[in-house]
Amino acid sequence: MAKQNVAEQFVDILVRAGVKRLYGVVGDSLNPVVDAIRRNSAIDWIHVRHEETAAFAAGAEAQITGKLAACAGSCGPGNLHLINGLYDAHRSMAPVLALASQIPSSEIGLGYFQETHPERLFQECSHYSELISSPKQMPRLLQTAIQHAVGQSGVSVVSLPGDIAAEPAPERAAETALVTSRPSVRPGDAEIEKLVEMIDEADKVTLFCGSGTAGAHAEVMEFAGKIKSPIGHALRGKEWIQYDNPYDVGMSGLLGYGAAYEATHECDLLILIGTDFPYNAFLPDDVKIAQIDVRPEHLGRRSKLDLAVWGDAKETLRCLIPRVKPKGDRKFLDRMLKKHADALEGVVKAYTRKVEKQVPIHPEYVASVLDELADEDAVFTVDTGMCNVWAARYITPNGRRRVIGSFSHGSMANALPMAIGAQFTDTERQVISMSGDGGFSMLMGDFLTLVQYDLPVKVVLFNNSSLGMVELEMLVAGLPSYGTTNKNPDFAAVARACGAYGVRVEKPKDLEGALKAALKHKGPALVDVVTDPNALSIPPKISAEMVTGFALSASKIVLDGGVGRMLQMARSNIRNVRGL
Ligand SMILES: Cc1cc2nc3c(=O)[nH]c(=O)nc-3n(C[C@H](O)[C@H](O)[C@H](O)COP(=O)(O)OP(=O)(O)OC[C@H]3O[C@@H](n4cnc5c(N)ncnc54)[C@H](O)[C@@H]3O)c2cc1C
Ligand SMILES: Cc1ncc(C[n+]2csc(CCOP(=O)(O)OP(=O)(O)O)c2C)c(N)n1
Repeated sequence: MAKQNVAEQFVDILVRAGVKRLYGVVGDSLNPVVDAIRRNSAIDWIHVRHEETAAFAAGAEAQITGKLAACAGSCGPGNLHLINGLYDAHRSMAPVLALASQIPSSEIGLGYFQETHPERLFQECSHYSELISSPKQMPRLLQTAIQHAVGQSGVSVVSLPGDIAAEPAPERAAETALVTSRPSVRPGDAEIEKLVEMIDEADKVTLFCGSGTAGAHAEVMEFAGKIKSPIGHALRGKEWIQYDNPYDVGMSGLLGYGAAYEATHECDLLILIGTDFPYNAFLPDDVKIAQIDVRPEHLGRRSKLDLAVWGDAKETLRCLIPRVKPKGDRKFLDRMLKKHADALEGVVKAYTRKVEKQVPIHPEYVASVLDELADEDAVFTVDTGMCNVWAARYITPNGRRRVIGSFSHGSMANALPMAIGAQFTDTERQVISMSGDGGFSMLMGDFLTLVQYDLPVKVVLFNNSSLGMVELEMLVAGLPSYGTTNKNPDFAAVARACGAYGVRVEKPKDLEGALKAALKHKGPALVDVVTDPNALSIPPKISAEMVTGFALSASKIVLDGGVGRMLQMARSNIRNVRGL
């Protein structure tokens, strides 16, 4: 066998780590690696139109599969474009390896053409970011990068100068085994004992769950059933915890609904499980709080804490379930379930607009029809902006659907690129991008990627011709809207010009048929729904700082809007509650 070059060895290691594809844009220093991929049948090069898309797509792929995904950018501007998507992946704890190719090694530090220092630039959005400065160093450095990304769930960046990539690879002394799965972390005995004691002593315990409860649905339900706890959740926890949940009291935060706020404030003991819910103003400061998290550095960073439990959600619950005393009294639970159902009922009553008849089309109507029509195992990707509201309120989780967005980084334009990554993991699965017109047009070039690879992503465009969420912020702050108007093309015509299926919908009566036809279409499709820019009314008591940045929220107030199928679920959960 001819001796390998560094690029070929690099690609071999990626294949061994299970990487199926690299998203990126080719160029200069990256060419040896791209050529090695061309000659390796176990891995594909996915040519996107913007490197930010590459990073978002890799992040989405990793979130869907739970496995390592990868992206690449050429030297200087090429890899700089990755940065926003990498921030998102890192904050979403998605294992992603980014290859930032670098200028010739002899020129580094001399202000050469396109020179940047990726190993410095990407430090803040990665667990590991290093430069490969010799062929001999490459295998161990790449493996270390992979172990960081997989082991710590996040981004690793390796910077590789093009000249080193093209050099002959040294023989490797030994193959190094790679980490492929995570261990489960069992908390210390002292923490378990203390938590059992706190639970046994408390009359009213509430669980507040986040995405760290993924895969622990059965344990959470058994635990809540034994200690008669209502369960609230954070947005990223919704897809894992809200379905088949007789203890559900809704979501907290400004987009929240139901009785999550009350349940977290009226208990004696609040247990935060696998959540990094950032809006600390929505968390209580006068009840006991215990937190379970696999990352010790996340313990106590959002609220005061009476007990910090470093452990896996599932493993910790398995330890707790047999140890805690069962509680017979379900008064608190039933009161919260009733409050939850009443709150949703109230929202629905207050929400009297006949959304299904309104012109321009009401976005909540679009989201509710989409929820009904979408497959049971559909993947929804959600643009930052008002689509967050529609997805949080209307997309019904069932344990098989996935809903991913830039929930923790909060970047616009994420939905289409994330849909690309999600669709590559399974071209048969229904993938729906819930896009805002601002977000879509920001990375619109990658609509062409759908066409190029015949990816059957369905883009549902909530086209309100404005940067709606910011308009809302301005309105609440008493500012006139400024810089928020989008002069848009007929996006359906654009889609057709690109070679995809495209349809524009302006009347509510045409919506269902158009969505059905698009979802049925075999290839990429876009439904440009002209929606009402003034769709969401704000309760009068809401104040500016509660909305701005979505970080300063200081009350239980929620945005006014419908709640989709959640009312039915809440009603069925109180059907068996007596004496209320
Ligand atoms: C415009 C906008 C508005 C938003 N409004 C809201 C809102 O109103 N309400 C809301 O809830 N969110 C809202 N969000 C999302 C919000 O910013 C956060 O992303 C979200 O609340 C975090 O959810 P989480 O705690 O489930 O997930 P994460 O922040 O991902 O936290 C998960 C935690 O679980 C831990 N973990 C991971 N695995 C395990 C394991 N196996 N065992 C134990 N722990 C584990 C992690 O270390 C982490 O600490 C909004 C986002 C946007 C963009
Ligand atoms: C990259 C980036 N730029 C700006 C913002 C600030 N921002 C948040 S939401 C939003 C408007 C989104 O508009 P659009 O995609 O049209 O969705 P809408 O809110 O109108 O539904 C803006 C500008 C951001 N979060 N990310």
